[in-house]
Amino acid sequence: MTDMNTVLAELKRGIEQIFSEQDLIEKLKEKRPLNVKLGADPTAPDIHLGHTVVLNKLRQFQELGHQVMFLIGDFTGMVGDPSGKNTTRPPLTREDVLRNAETYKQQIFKILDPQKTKIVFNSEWLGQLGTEGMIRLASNYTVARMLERDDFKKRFANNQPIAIHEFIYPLLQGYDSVHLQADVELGGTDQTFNLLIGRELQKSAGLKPQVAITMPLLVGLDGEKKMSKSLGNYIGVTEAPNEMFGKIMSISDQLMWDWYNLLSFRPLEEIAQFKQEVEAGRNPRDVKVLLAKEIVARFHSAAEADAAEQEFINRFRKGALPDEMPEFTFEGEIGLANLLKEAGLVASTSEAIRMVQQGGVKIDGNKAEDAKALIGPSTAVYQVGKRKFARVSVK
Ligand code: TYR
Repeated sequence: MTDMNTVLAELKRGIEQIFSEQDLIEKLKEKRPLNVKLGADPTAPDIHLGHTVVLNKLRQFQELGHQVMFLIGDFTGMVGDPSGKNTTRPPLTREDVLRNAETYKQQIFKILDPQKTKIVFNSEWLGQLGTEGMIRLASNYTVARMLERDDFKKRFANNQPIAIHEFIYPLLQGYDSVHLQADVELGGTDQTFNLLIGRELQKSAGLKPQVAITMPLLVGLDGEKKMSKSLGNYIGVTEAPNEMFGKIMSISDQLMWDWYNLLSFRPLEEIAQFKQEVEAGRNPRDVKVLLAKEIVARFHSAAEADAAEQEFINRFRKGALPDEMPEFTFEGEIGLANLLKEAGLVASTSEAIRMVQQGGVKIDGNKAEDAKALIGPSTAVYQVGKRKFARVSVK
């Protein structure tokens, strides 16, 4: 029998906040499979490592015997979650929603156990609410309390528009929890407000409130902003082993520890041990290799992770990738030749063009073909000749 303290410590690993721990303890004591909810609006078609932070937590619940409800917000996706946004989102079309939902379904099972996962679509019940139901739902909350929420408060103070339907969004998400009788709901920290509304609506409906657990947002490859597709600082879970491996190896040593905490399944003591070793002189690159292999193995296989490591070593020739390299950030698209010059890797754009023609320029280890290529939002290691390196982010 696993005792409560061990289970709790495991469930609390890496989380940002929990509302409330006491409620969770009480639910765990009931010794029944809990309904653990995670919702995603099918806005972005691809799942990246940032999304997996929450999925990993769901997986943990499954391993402890609980039931996961993965909710695809096909209804809410058409409304648009205002969380963290300073403008109204453009609504998605029905076709977008369905196509993206299909991709989600395929990708989440790289992490979740299909036997213990139920996929639900919220149009099923939200589509049935009707005008009357919607008005009744809206009567549960006040404008003043809605405006307490940070993103709304800011927009209101700055005279930026808030459309009425944006107030409805959190209520719909909360209603999902009522309908599904969720025991626990997970989300990124940006979802805190929505998760708490779920608690309140459940209480009003005479149910025990769900436990709301938030997970920190994973910082992307650039080491600064949260991982997101639109910023180009992401790693998709379907990316090829070599790409995934190379991108993980491109992150800074500091970011690596953050990723260890949020992405690795290694015990915390082992990670603490790595940290000590690095402080005592172990090359952080070797520890990064272990992380890269763990993640590649998770989404591909252990054999492919080994192959990606070998390929990486060959690409950069053993020991050629320096531990420290200068970092640059550029705003907006930039031509490759210019980028190389601005990053101090060549003296002039004509040298850049010559180097590319001679095959002496590599981007994340791959030979660059065209000096005129426009580099959009991305983060990569640029190499000129054998010895000059820079990590460059374009935003
Ligand atoms: N609001 C969540 C997001 O944008 C998605 C979501 C939708 C979560 C409905 C729960 C829910 O019931 O990511």
